[in-house]
Amino acid sequence: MTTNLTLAVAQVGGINTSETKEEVVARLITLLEEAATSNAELVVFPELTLTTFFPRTWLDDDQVGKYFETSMPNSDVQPLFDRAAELAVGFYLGYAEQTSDGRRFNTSILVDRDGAIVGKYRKMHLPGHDDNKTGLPNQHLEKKYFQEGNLGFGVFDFHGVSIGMCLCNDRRWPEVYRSMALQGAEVVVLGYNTPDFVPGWQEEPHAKMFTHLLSLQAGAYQNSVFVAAAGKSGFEDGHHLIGGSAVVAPSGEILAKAGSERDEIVVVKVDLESAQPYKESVFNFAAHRRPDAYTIISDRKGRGEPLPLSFNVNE
Ligand code: CDV
Repeated sequence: MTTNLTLAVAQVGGINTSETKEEVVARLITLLEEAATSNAELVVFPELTLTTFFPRTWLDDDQVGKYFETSMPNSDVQPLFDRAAELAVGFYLGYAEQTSDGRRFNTSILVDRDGAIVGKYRKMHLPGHDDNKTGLPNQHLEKKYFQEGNLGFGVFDFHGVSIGMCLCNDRRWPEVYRSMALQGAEVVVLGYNTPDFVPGWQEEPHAKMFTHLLSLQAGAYQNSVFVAAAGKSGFEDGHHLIGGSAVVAPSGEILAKAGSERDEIVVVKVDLESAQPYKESVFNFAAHRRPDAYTIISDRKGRGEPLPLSFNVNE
């Protein structure tokens, strides 16, 4: 049984619209090579890693098409697959996917150390809006450009380690980590793009980083998993995305975090066995969970009225 995994999060500094996919992939390979020198076995890249965060802009269908990948790997991305296989480093990569029948998803894949795709995820929680909100610093049009994910919260075997994937906004929803932990996930990997400005999302500037880290830490602790999160960070065509790429332990503690908003590798060798005390005590799911009392979570989507009481409060 594998007990150690050397995990790297590859933070990618901003990508301007002028940058080609070839240039971006070259940057990713540099990060991958740096991670390999620290013996990384798995490198986590961000959400929509290959392009600028295009959902900030209202684009026509023919303008947005260039941001989508119609196959994976393809000739732009093949050099990353080749170099990773040469170095025996696996990776998680977020990208915009267009299927052969024209559906578009915000997707991630898990690639093993031999270069084979062993996992796929399509983002379930799509934030933002689909209408054209003009006159703002930027928009957040994920609901316009992507369909909701349809592959569930899968857990995949990565050389003996059970890995779950999600993408950006998913990390803020507790159901995501729990769905994967119930399937034995030991590590949850995710990429993100968190802009400073999101229409209708009022938060103090400092809270952007706080709520990001809080979500990773709560997800890790409450589910006895490691969480590795890589952001696309810094400025893209003048629009700012937070940094804070990090690896979090099942204790909820941050093991390592990026110190910049640029291309940066953070490597941590994690001991997967260190999750065991949590799984056997406070978060012994089989002993303590009460799924019979949680049915409202899957029955109801939005906030509503209190459920009718099935007992008399005075008795
Ligand atoms: N790409 C994302 O999903 N971003 C969201 C917000 C900021 C819109 C996030 O939760 O970080």
